[in-house]
Amino acid sequence: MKRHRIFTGIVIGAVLMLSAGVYSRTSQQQRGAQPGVVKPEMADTITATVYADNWLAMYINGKLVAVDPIDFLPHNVVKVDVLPEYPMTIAIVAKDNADPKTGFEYGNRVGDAGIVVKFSDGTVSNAAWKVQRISSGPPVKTIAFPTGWELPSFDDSKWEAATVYSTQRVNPKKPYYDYDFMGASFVWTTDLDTDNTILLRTNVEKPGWSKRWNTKPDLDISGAQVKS
Ligand SMILES: [Ca+2]
Ligand SMILES: [Ca+2]
Repeated sequence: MKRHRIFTGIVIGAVLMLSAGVYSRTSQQQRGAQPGVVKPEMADTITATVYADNWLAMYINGKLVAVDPIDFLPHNVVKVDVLPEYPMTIAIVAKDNADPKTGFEYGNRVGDAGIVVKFSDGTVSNAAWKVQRISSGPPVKTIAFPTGWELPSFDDSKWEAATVYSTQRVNPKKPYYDYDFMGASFVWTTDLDTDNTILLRTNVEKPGWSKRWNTKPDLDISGAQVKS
């Protein structure tokens, strides 16, 4: 009887140890990680949504993360998943659909532009963004892109503040209304009509509400030391 109890105890103990081992392996597999290393998952990403009249390319922390796949028309929304690293520098080149030789948009007419940006971490385009005109027209005047304009280290302190335009003024097409741009403003330079290629920048020190995520090896997340 006593021997039977000891045997039962050994069996129960072995089952518990096996279960713990299986559980531990499973949770590591679920994280897709080696022990002690936290890897980002989709839940750690944020969504960036942009509507541009007419085209854009977006850099985050100096890395190209989105290129509008449609050249100018029709007006479309670009939506991408982003793994944020804060502080986060967002740098965008935006182009109106203007003929590079004449500056006209349709035939011999001057067309207007506009861009609106919303990140699910709470970042929105507004008057706090910085802008720099690259090409305007007619008559067409173009300057070179400043070296390193898309990099976090670039000094944009001399750039002008973005000008906010009403939705009515930009008059976006249907795709704009199919997405959530609540709280975000249409922006451009001071001239929505004749500034045709512009650069925009903003820096996000920390997210509006989501947790800080950083894939660099020095950050401790949820008690787990991230190692390189
Ligand atoms: Ca224009
Ligand atoms: Ca346009």
